[in-house]
Amino acid sequence: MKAHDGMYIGGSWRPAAGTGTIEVVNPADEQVIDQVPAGTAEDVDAAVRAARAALPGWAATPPAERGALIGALRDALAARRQEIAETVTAELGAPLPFSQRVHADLPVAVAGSYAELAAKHPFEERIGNSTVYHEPIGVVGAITPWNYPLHQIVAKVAPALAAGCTVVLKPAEDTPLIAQLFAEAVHEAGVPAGVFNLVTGLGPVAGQALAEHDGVDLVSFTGSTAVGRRIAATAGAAVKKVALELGGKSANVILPSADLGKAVATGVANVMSNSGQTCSAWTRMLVHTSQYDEAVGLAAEAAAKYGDRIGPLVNAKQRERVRGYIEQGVAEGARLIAGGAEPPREQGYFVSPTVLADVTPQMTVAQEEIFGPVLSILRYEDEDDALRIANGTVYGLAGAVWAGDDTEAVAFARRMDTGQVDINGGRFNPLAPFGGYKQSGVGRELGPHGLAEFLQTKSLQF
Ligand code: TXE
Repeated sequence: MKAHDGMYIGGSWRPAAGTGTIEVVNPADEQVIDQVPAGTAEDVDAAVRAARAALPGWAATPPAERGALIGALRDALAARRQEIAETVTAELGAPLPFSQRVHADLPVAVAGSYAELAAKHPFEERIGNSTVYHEPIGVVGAITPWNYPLHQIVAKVAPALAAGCTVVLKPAEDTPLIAQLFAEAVHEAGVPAGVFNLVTGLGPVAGQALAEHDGVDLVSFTGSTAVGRRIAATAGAAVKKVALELGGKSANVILPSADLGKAVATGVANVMSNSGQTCSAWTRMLVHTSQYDEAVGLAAEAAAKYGDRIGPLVNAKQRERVRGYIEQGVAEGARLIAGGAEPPREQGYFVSPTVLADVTPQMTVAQEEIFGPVLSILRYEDEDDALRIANGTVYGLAGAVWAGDDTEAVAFARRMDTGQVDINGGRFNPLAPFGGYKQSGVGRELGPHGLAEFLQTKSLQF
């Protein structure tokens, strides 16, 4: 698609208040492919006003009607599957089949789930002599990252609309084209003017203006812990609700009774997926000392198979950050068994699938989010040791446990300080709540729990 040179506010594309632009770069060849306007506080203010004006009408729209419009949005996205995949491939660099299967299909599934949940949600309940109403919280400021650019947008906008909220979206500056495509789909679906508004722009300018705006009732943010902390502080001072989905350092715990080959192969694939730019990636593989050498050999083989099939990282800054972590891991004593911090290629922000062995729990690569195709393999002595290591970071977003049977794996997973765990491989469930314990965030996305984030309760006693 060709980029719009304005903002989608109040149901139409309007010229931006300022003249600044943001270049969109294809990370696979470093070529500028388009540009979008860089929004200012003025654009954000116009968008918030439009969202506020649309709020009473949308909040009063029967939930089933809201659901029907979200269904139409789902259909508009589904009809553009190929265009979505090509857009994400162009601005994120993901290989096209992955963009089709994940970046295009996943948001369609999530939008579909909210088309149904809107009508089903218990917006009203009787508790003793009270009727409790679950009412929309108001205007939502949604700030999204670039790693799953359309999914992150849909995972906020669809439940917010289902709840009866109106939205102003500030998408990541690296991937604004898919956000414009999303706005087109919202328009085609017939969602009333002002219910959804888009302001493209830089984080510290447009993002910050949105997070600080008095007319925003809830800020839903996905991104780095540093920015999340700042948004939470601003919101805290204004006594405003936030939903934060931040970083992760998830553990993939392979218990001795597990099918080691399957657990290691799946674990490597999980980390390399989307070039490692996944907050829930199982970046620490924990293996019993008796199986450690075998697991390391299997992981090296699995990583080598990826070869050139892996896409680039989103930008040069992320590539340098990831290369820096690999170098630091080796400097702190980790053993490189696949990939490495090779010098940058002539074109594209690529980093090879990398595996570090002999990683110990306190090493930087075992504590900090790398956000690249880098797997650390750690050894444990017994189950308590594995649990200490698994729980021994500031994060708690996701994880995996493998064992000979599900019961054993579930028992271990119940002791993990983390929001979501895949048992013996798991299977993605778009209705299951997703979100973090500890510094991985506040609140949940997806399914009924994701919708409930956008509601506030009122009780009437009679
Ligand atoms: O994130 P930022 P970046 C992690 C990951 C990655 C690191 C840095 O570890 O390596 O963060 O990535 C907007 N006020 N995750 O620099 O800056 C910004 O415009 C308001 C994890 O890309 O947090 C974008 O829309 N908004 C993650 C969004 O915040 C601001 C996904 C995220 O960008 C802002 C991405 C400000 N002051 C990165 N500054 C996940 N949890 O999935 C920036 N933004």
